[in-house]
Amino acid sequence: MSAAAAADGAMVTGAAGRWRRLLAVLAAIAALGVLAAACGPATSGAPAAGTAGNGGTTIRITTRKSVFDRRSLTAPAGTITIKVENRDKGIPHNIHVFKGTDASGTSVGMTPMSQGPDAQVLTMTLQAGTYFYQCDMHPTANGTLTVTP
Ligand SMILES: [Cu+2]
Repeated sequence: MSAAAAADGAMVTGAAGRWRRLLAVLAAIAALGVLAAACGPATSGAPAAGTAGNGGTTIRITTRKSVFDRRSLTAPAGTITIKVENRDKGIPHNIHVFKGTDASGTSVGMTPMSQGPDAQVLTMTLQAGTYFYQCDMHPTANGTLTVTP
């Protein structure tokens, strides 16, 4: 074996070694990612009965003729996603959720005002209690969200 061949061999080995180390680092990062993903649901606890798994609860509501089609919503405490479909062409609506029984309570989530036809998604993490929702532009479009323990 010539010295040049040995040097080439060493270079190849060195490069391969670097690749192996890089792959090992990538594998470690991937393993951490899997661990983090595995830890996520475990630390958030078992989902309460009636929820759609770890994604929480999704509620659909429609705004039509400047009123909501549902004046009463119920969901278990935790992550609650409200999907609002605005079917009023050219009319701006949103959804704004307050703690308590009217719009004087603390705001806990809202979507921007947007002209229909449109669909909006509002995700909140709520504790058990009574909440009020309305369209800020048309406050007669409103209702009560009951969050159960
Ligand atoms: Cu409105």
